Amino acid sequence: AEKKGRVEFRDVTFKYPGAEAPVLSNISFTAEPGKTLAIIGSTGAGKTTLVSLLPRLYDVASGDVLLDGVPVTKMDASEITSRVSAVPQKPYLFSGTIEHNLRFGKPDATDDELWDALETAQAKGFVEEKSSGLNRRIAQGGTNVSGGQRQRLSIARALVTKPNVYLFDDSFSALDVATDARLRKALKAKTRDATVIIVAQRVSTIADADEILVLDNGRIVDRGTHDELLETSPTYQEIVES
Ligand code: DCP
Ligand code: MG
Repeated sequence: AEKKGRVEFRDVTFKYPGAEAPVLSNISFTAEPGKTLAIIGSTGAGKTTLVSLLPRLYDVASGDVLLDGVPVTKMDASEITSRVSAVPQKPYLFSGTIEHNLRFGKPDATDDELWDALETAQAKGFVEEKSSGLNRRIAQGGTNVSGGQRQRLSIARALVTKPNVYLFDDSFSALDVATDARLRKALKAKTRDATVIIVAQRVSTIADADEILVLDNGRIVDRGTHDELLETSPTYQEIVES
């Protein structure tokens, strides 16, 4: 069967409600199942806004966002949430156990599925280190765990749902470079059939992506692989050197 999860943005323009100027202009790209698309750009460039359009946190002003050829505006919310898992820039953990937090998107997941997701997200050791294990309490907002642990639990939660599309918005920034690399390697093995879209700050996080979009002031100013962009994109070179 054909792999599912093809994401296409067609000439998308977006304005926040009440704002004058668009935050995104003429955004066009395709992200394919089995591939990783990365988005990089300075703070305020519009990366979070861009990835929020697929799960319809906002709707576009003009253009189309399509999932397997169907505009997301024509899809049921429940279909989108079962097929697209977004790990937000600020992960939200709620008051409850680790298990409750992990089952959020898939209440009927088995314990094996939870542990498998934790292992991929490099969070298994952290959950095992207390005898309460999956029953360990998480405080509202995840304030009793570190930023890196919040990110990893949030990534594990997304893995549990086994979606067609993963959106990682700056999800690796609180991890040290070695953990970041291990996690992405494990992730790659587990998400082989899915479409992976990664927003990143660090070039090392996305250097092996199949395609990188360089976003600046709401526009895609350059695109290509890491090696291509090193040759062709002054904006990318600036990010590499920063
Ligand atoms: N913006 C807005 N209203 C919101 C969110 C953002 O007006 N509710 C504006 C602020 C920025 C622009 O939109 O000028 C783009 O914001 P993003 O959060 O999309 O930018 P990034 O994700 O690229 O920035 P960062 O790297 O800091 O996460
Ligand atoms: Mg952002």
